Amino acid sequence: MRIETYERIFMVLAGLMLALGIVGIAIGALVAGVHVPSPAGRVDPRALSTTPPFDQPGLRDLGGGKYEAVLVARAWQFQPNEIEVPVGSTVTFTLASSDVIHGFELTGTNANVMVIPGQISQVTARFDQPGEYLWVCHEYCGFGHHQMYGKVVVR
Ligand SMILES: [Cu+2]
Repeated sequence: MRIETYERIFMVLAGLMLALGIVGIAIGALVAGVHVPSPAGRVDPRALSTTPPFDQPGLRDLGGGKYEAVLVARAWQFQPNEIEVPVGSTVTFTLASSDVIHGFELTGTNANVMVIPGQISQVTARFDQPGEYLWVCHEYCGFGHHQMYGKVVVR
């Protein structure tokens, strides 16, 4: 079987690009530690109001400039929908949904997770600049989805 020169070049280049992609994924996963967000735990979405820490959502001071913000997502609000931290804080957001799939995206950061009923989602962000950081639900969750937002006030 005869293969034309240009066809051979095309096949070699395509094979090199495929190999480069596979090597890139392997380096990302094995060396750089890139991984998809995985659940931090499980929780019964019908029992959030009686299950710690979601029975008392809000901000907790962990000391040393670290905070945990426990947020409950439900149609169509976050509880609480505003937290305030000092400049230089590192905030771990711990989220759970009591009804349908919601999302959590914090503008100006790379914090972005899905909030799936039954699953505890966690994401951490550091705030080195004062200002207001909006967070939004980015999974369409019904009629009032566009009203589902909150903010971090950094002073
Ligand atoms: Cu939504």
